[in-house]
Amino acid sequence: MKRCACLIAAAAAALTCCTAQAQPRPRTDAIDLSRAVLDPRFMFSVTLLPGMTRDQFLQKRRTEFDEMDVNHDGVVSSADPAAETEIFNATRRAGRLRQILSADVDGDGVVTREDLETFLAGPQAPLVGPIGQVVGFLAGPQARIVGPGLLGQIVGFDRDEVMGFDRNGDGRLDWSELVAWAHAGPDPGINFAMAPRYLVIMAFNDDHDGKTTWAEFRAGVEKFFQSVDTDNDGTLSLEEIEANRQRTGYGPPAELMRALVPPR
Ligand SMILES: [Ca+2]
Ligand SMILES: [Ca+2]
Ligand SMILES: [Ca+2]
Ligand SMILES: [Ca+2]
Repeated sequence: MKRCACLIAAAAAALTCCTAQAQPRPRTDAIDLSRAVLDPRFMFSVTLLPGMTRDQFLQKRRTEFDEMDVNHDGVVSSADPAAETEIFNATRRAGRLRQILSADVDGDGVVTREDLETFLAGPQAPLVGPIGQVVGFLAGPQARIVGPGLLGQIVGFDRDEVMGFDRNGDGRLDWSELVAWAHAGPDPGINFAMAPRYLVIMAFNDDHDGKTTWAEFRAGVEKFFQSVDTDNDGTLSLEEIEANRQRTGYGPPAELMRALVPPR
């Protein structure tokens, strides 16, 4: 049943667009997913299941709220994407340091030009960078054909670029210089403050104090559940979920729910 639930949620999110186009709906002709993901009704509707109780629905939303409360201060605010950005960047820098420390072949905590030359000529070079990890062929015979020089660039070790961080020109990258190199990694440009789930939760900041409390979010969540649970028995039926889909355009289509959760 749990597996079915996951399947339905995933399939519903993927199929909402298709089915929305296949069947007439009162609101729109097609769902613009880039806008839909910012609509709380979309986020809530794709997880609806026949038999889901009010408590189960609330628990799902509580989990989403807690995941967004990255700094665990009990509210969702701009401090949370800021904290997420810091953690993400720290992880990225740690990955870069792990990479460059792989070239410290004599293990003295300093990367010299000789270290780099030795490392890039060795069999481990293709195994270092993220590309090398993802694309297995780099560790295979093709990698030998490419050669260590180009491999050095592929895995992010352009020796001249790396040694450009030797600020005092002693031919060695000490810890502060290695950290500077880690900081200089390419910015993937991820803006956590634009994450749809964060923006949806912030939309429930009714008193406009810059923070959404669980009480504020829960009030909106309960209002939505009540709008779907039209017979007010605390449990969602297939018919109620389908009626919600007809009203909002969002949620698992009835045929999908019937296929994955046969009526008992
Ligand atoms: Ca927080
Ligand atoms: Ca060294
Ligand atoms: Ca608030
Ligand atoms: Ca009901």
